[in-house]
Amino acid sequence: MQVVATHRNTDFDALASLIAATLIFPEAIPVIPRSVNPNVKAFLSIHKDIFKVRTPDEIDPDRITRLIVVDVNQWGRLGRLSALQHRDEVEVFLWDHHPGKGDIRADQVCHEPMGANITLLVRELKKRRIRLSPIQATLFLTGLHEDTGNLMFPSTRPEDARAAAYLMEQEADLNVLGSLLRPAYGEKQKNVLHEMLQSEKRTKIRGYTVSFNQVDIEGHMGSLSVVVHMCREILNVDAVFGIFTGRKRGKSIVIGRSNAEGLNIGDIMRGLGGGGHPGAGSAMIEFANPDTVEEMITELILGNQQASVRVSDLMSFPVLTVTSDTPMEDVRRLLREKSYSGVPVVHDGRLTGVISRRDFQKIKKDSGWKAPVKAFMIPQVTTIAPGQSPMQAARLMAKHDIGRLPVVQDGELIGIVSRADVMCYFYDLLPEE
Ligand SMILES: [Mn+2]
Repeated sequence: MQVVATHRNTDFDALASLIAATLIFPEAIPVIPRSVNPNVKAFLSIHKDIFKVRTPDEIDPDRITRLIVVDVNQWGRLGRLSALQHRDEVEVFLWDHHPGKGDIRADQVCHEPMGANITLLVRELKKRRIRLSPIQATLFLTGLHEDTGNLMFPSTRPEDARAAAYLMEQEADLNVLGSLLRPAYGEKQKNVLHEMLQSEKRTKIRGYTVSFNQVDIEGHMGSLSVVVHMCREILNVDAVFGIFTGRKRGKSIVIGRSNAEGLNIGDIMRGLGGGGHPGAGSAMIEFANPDTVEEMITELILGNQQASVRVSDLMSFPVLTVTSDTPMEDVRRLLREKSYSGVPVVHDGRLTGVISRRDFQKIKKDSGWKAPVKAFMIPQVTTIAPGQSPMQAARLMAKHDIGRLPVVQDGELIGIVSRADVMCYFYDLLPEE
């Protein structure tokens, strides 16, 4: 007997992958864990006759000869079928898109980092010219959009977009998709969101604005990740960590969402024994009080510091400067010679402003070129410290509409970072020579 299996708390990407695997391996029986996400549960109850999935207790595990695992690479997340890990005679096939190595050793592996796992299977279906029904295409596209945040999560690959296009050609229904992905968001979830917003503690860690939100949850509570996602959007901070404690069970669930490139939630959650993607993840922690959990997360964020790029890595130095008495014609010549678009202005060794080509437009008469730079410079006091992040530099530039930031340490001008430096970093470009 061949069986396809996937992770607990099954989402649409996992269900889509499960069904897609049965098209590639027609003999295989799709088995879903007992716990599935609420919107997947609702979907399955309507589509019972079309997608005939079984639960682990409907099959005899002793008869399984081949196990096809999709959308997960850890035995621990498989639920009851994880017992098969000790049966050497069972052949294991793995289709997974999660970054990092898990503990499932498979005989056949398709493991590539993609935005969604279904992308890997769609690529195979397309290669084998297996036609899809519109309902199958709709389910697959739903999984794809769920895991890639409508192709907008940074983990999305070009292959995901190709798979999405192919599924649309196979007549995936976008109206149905929209209604399937509408979050299961009821009265209970509204109350939790309200409590999260009220209990919010906001701090700056490594320059990121991070919000911790502790909430006690009584009994079962679905769709917490949806609530955390909304909470981050409302607060508009770099990251939100919802710490949910159930008083009776002595367990905390931590759910994180991040919108900042340098704040990898998956890494942080792995540090807590959980997992996830750069933008989203969760972990279950036993017998820790929520304040300790906050400290652990803070330590994990700080621990990543070495890896992150700072302004001092991007800045240019030594810095060419002019004194505030320098005539404008000299400034013009200097900028032309060096092909710079601007320079900082100093007076008595102190930074007093910045002059750029843009300011030349203020000169209406020829005599203006004889005037000192201080008459035309922007008396800019906005500077940045070398330890700040490129994102913080970009924010300052946008806020003050300036193209360059002097980098100042202990009152001393040590470098300058330009809009072009920051752009090169964000787009991973090589600086122009
Ligand atoms: Mn997935």
